Amino acid sequence: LTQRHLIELELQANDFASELKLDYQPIIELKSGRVVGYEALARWDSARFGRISPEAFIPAAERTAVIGRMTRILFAQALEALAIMPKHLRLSFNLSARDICDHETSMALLAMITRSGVDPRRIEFEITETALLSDFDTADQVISMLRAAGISIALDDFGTGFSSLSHIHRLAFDKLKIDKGFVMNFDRDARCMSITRSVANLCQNLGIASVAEGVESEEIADGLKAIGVRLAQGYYFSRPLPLELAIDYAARCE
Ligand code: G
Ligand code: G
Ligand code: MN
Ligand code: NA
Repeated sequence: LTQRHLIELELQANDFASELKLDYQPIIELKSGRVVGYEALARWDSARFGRISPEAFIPAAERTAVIGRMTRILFAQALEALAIMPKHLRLSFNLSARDICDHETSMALLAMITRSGVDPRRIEFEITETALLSDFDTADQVISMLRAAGISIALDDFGTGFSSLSHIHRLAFDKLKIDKGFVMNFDRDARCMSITRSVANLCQNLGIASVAEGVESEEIADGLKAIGVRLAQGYYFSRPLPLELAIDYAARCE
């Protein structure tokens, strides 16, 4: 059995709910240096296999159709975290392609928000363009419904995979996340710099926010600020942190 199969079996055989948690990576407004919120990133510490990367277990959860349940378990934790965080901080939560093409999951997430009493305007869902390819019309409907409820939608990993400007034209996004592949080579590679600048300009012209991911140095943070990128996250500012530490980090940036 390959590792891929072992993870699938583990997801189906054992109750992973108590082994899942979220870490929180601060998102910084470059102009002010303040934390505006976090991206929630899933972590699975399996009793059998130890720490498994979301890059392995999220696709496995999609293949075994446990993704809907996993998303709900994680989102419940995200809502609890939002209730504890200072009220001006927002939270970005990654949805998988399966989630965004599934009315049942999206309705369940909306119901959870209502029950929690958390202001939906503090919540952002990140989706990738791959999610749009399988069933664009359903994704469109789900995104419209979520936005109507006050939730914002970010297009994740922009510029990789199956990027298409028609996606930005046809769907209303509140934010584009510039993929770390461009950001990390920003100061060494003229083409990465040009692409990053173009995406920042595109966002300004569309009146939406840009976020650079994978910022690993002060030079890159300064360069991004200079070309008008609004928000940034990356190891230079902070790694993804457990909730208490993430809240402390934001307080120190005030
Ligand atoms: O945190 P890194 O920490 O290794 O995350 C790896 C990948 O897993 C990223 O592409 C991220 O979008 C995805 N990911 C992390 N957490 C979640 C989650 O809660 N749900 C989904 N669907 N994807 C996630
Ligand atoms: O959802 P998304 O695919 O954007 O997931 C973000 C991924 O990037 C996560 O795996 C997260 O742990 C990782 N990450 C966050 N900051 C940095 C960074 O500064 N450098 C690198 N290499 N990875 C980062
Ligand atoms: Mn993301
Ligand atoms: Na990304």
